[in-house]
Amino acid sequence: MIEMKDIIREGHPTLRQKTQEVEFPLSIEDAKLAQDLLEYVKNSQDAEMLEKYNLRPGVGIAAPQVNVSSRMFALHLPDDESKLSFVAINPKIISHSIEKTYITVGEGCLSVDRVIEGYVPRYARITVKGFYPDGSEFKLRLKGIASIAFQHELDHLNGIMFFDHINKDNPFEEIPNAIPFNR
Ligand code: K1U
Ligand code: NI
Repeated sequence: MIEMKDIIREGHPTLRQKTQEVEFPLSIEDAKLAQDLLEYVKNSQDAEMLEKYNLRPGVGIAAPQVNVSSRMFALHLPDDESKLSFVAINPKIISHSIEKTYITVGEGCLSVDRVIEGYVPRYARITVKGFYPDGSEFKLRLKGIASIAFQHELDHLNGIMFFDHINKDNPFEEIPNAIPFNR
C-alpha cells in the first residue's frame, strides 16, 4: 500500500515532467498502480487507516506523485454530489465553461509540505473523457470540488503544480468571472 514515504515532494524532477500515455490492456504494473492509487485516497479518508498509517487526507493522487511518469490518477469523493470514485487513465478535458472558480482557502497538495496561500483559478465546469482501468471509456460533466480536483490531478500529469497558477504579485487578486468555492 502507498504511504507518505512513497509520495515524492516538490523539488523532485518527476513532478515537473509531462507523463507518458498508458497502453491498453494495462500491464500488471499499471493495473497494480491503479489499484494502489485508489486505495490510498480511500484509506486517507478513513479515520482509522489515516491514524494507523499516518496518512495525509487526499481526494486525489496522481501517478507522478509516487514517482511514476504515467497518465493516470485516482479521485475519491464519496460525500460530494458527484459521488466520484475512480481511476482515470489518459484523461482529458474536452470542453469547459468560460466561468472560473477557486477555493477561497486555497489548494493543498500531498507533494507540498507547506501552506501556500492564494487563489488558484480553475474552470467552474468541465467535460472530461478518459478510460477506466478495464479499458472502457468514460465521459463526465463535473462541477464544484470534482471539477477542481480533476484539474489539479490533470495538472500533475503535465508537470504543473497548483502554485504555478497563483498570481505572484497579488496571490488574492480577484479572479475575473469566477465564483468562489467555499470548502
Ligand atoms: O493531488 C494532490 O496532491 C491531492 C490534493 C488534490 C486537490 C483536490 C482538490 C483541491 C485541491 C487539491 C488533495 O486531495 S488536498 C486534500 C483535500 O482537498 C481533501 C481531503 C480530504 C477531504 C476533503 C478534501
Ligand atoms: Ni497535488
